[in-house]
Amino acid sequence: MQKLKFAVIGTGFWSTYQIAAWRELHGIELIASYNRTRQRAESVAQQFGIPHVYDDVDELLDRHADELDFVDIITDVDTHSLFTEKAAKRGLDVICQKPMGPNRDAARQMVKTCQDAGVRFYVHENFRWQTPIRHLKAVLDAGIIGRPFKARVSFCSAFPVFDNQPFLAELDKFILTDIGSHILDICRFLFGEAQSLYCQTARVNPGIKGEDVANVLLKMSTGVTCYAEMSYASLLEKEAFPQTLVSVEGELGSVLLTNDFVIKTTTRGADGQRKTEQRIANPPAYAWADPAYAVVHSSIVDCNRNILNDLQGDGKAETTGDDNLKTVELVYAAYDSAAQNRVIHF
Ligand code: 89Y
Repeated sequence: MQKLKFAVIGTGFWSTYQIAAWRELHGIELIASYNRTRQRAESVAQQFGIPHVYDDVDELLDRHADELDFVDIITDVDTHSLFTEKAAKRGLDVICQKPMGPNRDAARQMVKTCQDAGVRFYVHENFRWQTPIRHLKAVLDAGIIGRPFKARVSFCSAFPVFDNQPFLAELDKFILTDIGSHILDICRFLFGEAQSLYCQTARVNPGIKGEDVANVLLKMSTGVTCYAEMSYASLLEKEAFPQTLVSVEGELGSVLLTNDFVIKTTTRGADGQRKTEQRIANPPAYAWADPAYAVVHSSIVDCNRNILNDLQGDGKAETTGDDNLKTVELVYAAYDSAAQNRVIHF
């Protein structure tokens, strides 16, 4: 099979992990990269042997659009719409980091732009690809705890997230777009679509613009009541960053994904006594992954693989633009709910 050629747009902090993750896969070739700061683009190109470097996206597309199959957009959210549009108009398939767009309308427009241009559009939503989340989903799908009726999906941390990603402190809308995009997507992945939600937010850290705490109560159409909590102001006994902790209660038992990838499943044995089985769902280890982000970085490989299979005509990607738009709608419904202090029905 011919290799699919792609360009990376944006070579900041996240791109080095994204590119390293692509290199775990076969059937692709990274031929060009763009960054607004040329020096940064050059240093990443040198690190990964990328042959062509640009600090002008139009120039990159003018020179290479004919040979490219897709672009991988890894810039800050503000430029996602612009670069998606430029690539789609050249007939290139688009992969874009989460959050999809800088606001709800922009995200809707991005999906439409790609549809109108007849190109495929994917959002690189990786949290649902984390090894422990996949294991938890397998427990639910196997029916071990019966029909779930209640869940908590939790991302609460005091990790100094602004050190590596200072632009996050400048966002008017912070935690629901940055982490809520992931957490609400996990809620959809585990329990299906939401019927309604209610949200409260707070800003605890006075040094940032947006909210750093959000508590969302979702009623899923499967009947599960799901409490999604996220915070970057939580100094807990054990720092869990960047793990998502989950507990699910079902008619036949419960399953808990707790710190350090421990999954505990509690059911009744044949004798009617309660029993708890424990396993550890460690993510695969990659030498290039930052240990502080290991579970997230390894999930990039699985997310990329799933998208690549779709691009190669071998299966359907989970995180298409269409699908991810449903997560985007939840994120902005949560903001509406918090602003108006009311339940939003879908
Ligand atoms: O930007 C965020 C993400 O996608 O995963 C963790 C993170 O880097 C900081 O919240």
